[in-house]
Amino acid sequence: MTRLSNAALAALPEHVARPGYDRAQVVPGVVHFGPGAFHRAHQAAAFDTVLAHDPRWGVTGVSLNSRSVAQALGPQDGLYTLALLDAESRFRVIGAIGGVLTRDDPARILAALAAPETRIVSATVTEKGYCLDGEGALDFEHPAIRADLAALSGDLAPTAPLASFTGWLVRGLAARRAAGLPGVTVLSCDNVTDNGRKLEAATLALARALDPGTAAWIADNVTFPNAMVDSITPATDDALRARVRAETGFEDAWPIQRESFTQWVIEDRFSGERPPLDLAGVTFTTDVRPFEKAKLRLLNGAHSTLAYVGLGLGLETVAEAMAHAPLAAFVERLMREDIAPSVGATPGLDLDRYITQVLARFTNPALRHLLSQIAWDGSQKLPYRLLDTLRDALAAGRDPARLAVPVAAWIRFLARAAREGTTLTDPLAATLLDRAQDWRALLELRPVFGELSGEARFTRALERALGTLEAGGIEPVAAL
Ligand code: CS2
Repeated sequence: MTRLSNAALAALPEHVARPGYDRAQVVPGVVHFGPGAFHRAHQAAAFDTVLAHDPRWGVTGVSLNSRSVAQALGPQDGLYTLALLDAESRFRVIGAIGGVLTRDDPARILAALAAPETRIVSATVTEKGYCLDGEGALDFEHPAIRADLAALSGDLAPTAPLASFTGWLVRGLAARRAAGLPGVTVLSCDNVTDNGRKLEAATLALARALDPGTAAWIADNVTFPNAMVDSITPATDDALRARVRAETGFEDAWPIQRESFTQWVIEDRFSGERPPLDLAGVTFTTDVRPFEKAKLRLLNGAHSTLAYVGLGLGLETVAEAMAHAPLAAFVERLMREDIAPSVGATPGLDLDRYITQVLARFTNPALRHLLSQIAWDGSQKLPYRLLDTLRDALAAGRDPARLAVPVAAWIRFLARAAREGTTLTDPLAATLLDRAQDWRALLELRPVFGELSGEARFTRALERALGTLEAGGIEPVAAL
């Protein structure tokens, strides 16, 4: 079967949407770090819509940790198929990504960052890609940051590969300054509370450690809006590849699937020109925090709960977990009674309706969303998704019993992985596995739990939740 490529576009069946613009006219205006499934499902699709109106917002991808996206998309001229899977499914070939650079191309990464036409540097590098410490500040002890500090000390201009996104930002911004170019907007699209502000502080901290002049220039010329991004994107599997082959008639090495729902809310704080993303349904607002809080705590908090409790029950997918009546009831109660109060009233956001919508999205039978995918990187996700909510509940004097359940389920998940010798995907895997049989030792991990380890009401609730899960699974938990 012929591989998807520019030459294939004209031959796609009519029901498959394709770029509504001439790809030869596209100019890259965005450099995106982390062109994995989430970016290609979401932000790249939004820029694909924008390109039909303005060709100056093409995307150059940068993959620091792997060559696989570059290898898959290279022979396809950057094209890939996006499957929108719901009651009705739709297929769309996305043309926004012109090329993907890897750490083998440091000179080209620097050139892209320092190109006059680049106005946005965006990122989906996941929580761990920010190299933050337990307090949300740049972790100067992080191996990638130490390596980049050494690589950049003395001269910000050379082009040896760097290990961190933050390192690349500082180098790229220094190069823009040296070339007399304007600043850019740095747009974080990760599930990190206050993502833009944290990235701003981390970038300034690294720049200050290297060259105060560059730091001052960044502070004056670069903005880091907060943003909330939402669309459920299960990892690509062989079933999707086969379906895309059947629907499009072409071989696509790495198609992407997601639900049709999508939301992107961006703080209106652009340095220079703002892309007309509103044409793709993006909301610009003065304060993203309430949306971000609702999404991270309700959707992602519930996701992680379904994942760790569901895996403990031998379930495989989110839809299966939602079909497990006691687990679904527990998660709904957790969202409505324990998480929603911590989100608080938000003008323009009806939390009850939001919860109902999120739960309906979780039952989407067209998506095979593996709980094991959501269970990755628990040490990075839990603080934003559940532990902040727990802190707020304790501060407000609310009972932490139910909120302790997903934390207990995560601890049991770690203990199982340690016992069974299964691979744990988490940057702290070695430490977590080491302490997995001793929950009190796990609680001592400051970057994960912070001061919660010393909170007697939390530790009591956690001990009880561990005991309840141990004794009888979810039914007794659902009664909490
Ligand atoms: C999920 C998210 O994998 C996970 O941890 O909770 O990727 C989730 O699907 C997205 O944030 C939805 O926008």
